[in-house]
Amino acid sequence: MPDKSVLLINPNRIKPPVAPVALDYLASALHSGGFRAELLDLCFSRDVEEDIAHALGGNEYLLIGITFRNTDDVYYVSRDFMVPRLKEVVDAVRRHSDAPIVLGGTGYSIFPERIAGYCGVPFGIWGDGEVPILELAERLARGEDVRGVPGLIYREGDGYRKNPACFPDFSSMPPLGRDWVDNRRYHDEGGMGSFEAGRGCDSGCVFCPEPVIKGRRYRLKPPSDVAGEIESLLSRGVNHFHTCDSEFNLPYDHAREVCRELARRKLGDRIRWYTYLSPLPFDAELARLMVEAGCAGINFGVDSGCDEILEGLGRDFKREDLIRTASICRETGIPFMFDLLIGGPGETEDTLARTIGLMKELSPVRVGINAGVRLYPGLEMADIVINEESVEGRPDIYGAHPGEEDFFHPTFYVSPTLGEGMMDVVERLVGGDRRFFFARQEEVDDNFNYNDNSLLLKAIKEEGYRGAFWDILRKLAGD
Ligand code: B12
Ligand code: SF4
Repeated sequence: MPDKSVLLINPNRIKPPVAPVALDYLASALHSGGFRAELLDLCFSRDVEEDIAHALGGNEYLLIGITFRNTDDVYYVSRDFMVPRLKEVVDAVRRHSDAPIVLGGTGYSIFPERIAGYCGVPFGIWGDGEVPILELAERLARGEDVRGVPGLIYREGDGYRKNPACFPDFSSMPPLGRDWVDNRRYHDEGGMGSFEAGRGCDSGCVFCPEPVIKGRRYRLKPPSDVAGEIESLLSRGVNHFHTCDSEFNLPYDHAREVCRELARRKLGDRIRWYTYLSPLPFDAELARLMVEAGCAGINFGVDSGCDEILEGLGRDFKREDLIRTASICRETGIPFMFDLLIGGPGETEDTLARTIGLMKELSPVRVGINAGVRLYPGLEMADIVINEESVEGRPDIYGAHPGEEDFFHPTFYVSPTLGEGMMDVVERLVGGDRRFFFARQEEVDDNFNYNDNSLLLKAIKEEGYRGAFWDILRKLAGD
């Protein structure tokens, strides 16, 4: 049935590999609508052009969907821009097929018109993909006008038009299975599988694109569905996981309900999972429930240890909350790491010294240092730092391309009082403390960047390590 076949492609070749869970969900949605979904996963491909030619040769697809996860590695020292690699895949697909191409994904949703234009594709979908891709396929199959498809980016005149994104409740979504992606291989070569408890974030962090990508309204997956997905993966040998939520504890009650359901099904004894949490809301009860549900480690996005910096970043917690959070984790015995975002508005040598000093005192098992704030168009952070000034030649903005005002290429803000000296200051303050993930350009492979991290890859694939990358790196260091 060629007119009802949709090919879904994963072009993400970063190692350690991270499973494209989105394609499991999109394929489920298409399947539920009577379409034949096929997957071409280029992650492990030895010859991308040949695999594309092979998949497309002799097949006529109604539509080809390509997922695009990361625009870049959001890492100040490497600034690996990935859109050109997406375009290479789009171009290769075009050499072998005339089927319309639709792009989607987290990275795609940040710059939807820009990436569609760069790659020259007719369609994109920003935000959730399940409902829109099914509607797009249905309308194409019936030969109907597609312009009303929610979340659709489509050509009009010299540019693109963008429909409002689609952020539906799970109850109005097709059933979401996990049967298309080779999740077992991702687990064995990438150290973990993934599950999602909900979508959305309504926090006001001025730098973060997640409320744009996932919507501000919380959409909660019924706990029994979360457990069901985990059980289906577990039956295929996937027993280590990472959550795919923006922050698992937002909202707090849902996190508790999900943990209770996992514990009720005795999954806590059979799986180990890791998660991103906001430092608030967090208490001893949630920590205990998480441990009972199999949680083996938490990565808290704490950003800073100084109240004035936290306030400037739009965070709703304070230094005191970090102290309390660390003590709850220690009492519960749950390994935790703190992720910092340094160099933002108002950051000085003094605020850095206070933040790093607090980290040493609170002693999470690891502290991640993200230096410089990745700028994105339309987010409050851009308004704060740009203030109608041109980006060009600005000493506090790094990586901007000449004439480019939308931060398409990896562009970072660093507070002008620190400037290029930021890395020297951090290096001195960290003082070789191995609890900190901090690297200069030259050690880019051996650090906290999960973009082609050979140390991790070897540990997972050859030595059998499993779990969150930060926890594997900690274990490799003998801690
Ligand atoms: C969990 C997570 C991780 C975990 C993954 C663990 C695991 N086993 O899955 C870890 C810690 C390993 C990780 C690593 C990295 N991550 Co990460 N990660 C996330 C997070 C929180 C969830 C991703 C996810 O799986 N979502 C769930 C799925 C279902 O949603 P989805 O992919 O968006 O898909 C939906 C839609 O986008 C759409 N869609 C997707 N594809 C397609 C395709 C088509 C055709 C259509 C129509 C629609 C469509 O439909 C889907 C269903 O609705 C996101 C932020 C977020 N909230 O999404 C960041 C995020 C994607 N990560 C990010 C980054 C930068 C990275 C790293 C590069 C960091 C680094 N330097 O090491 C690496 C890259 C790893 C890799 N191999 O790709 C950034 C990307 C930003 C950007 N500028 O592009 C994000 C957005 C975080 C952020 N706030 O900056 N990450
Ligand atoms: S940093 Fe976390 S809490 Fe803040 S907006 Fe992003 S996902 Fe939400």
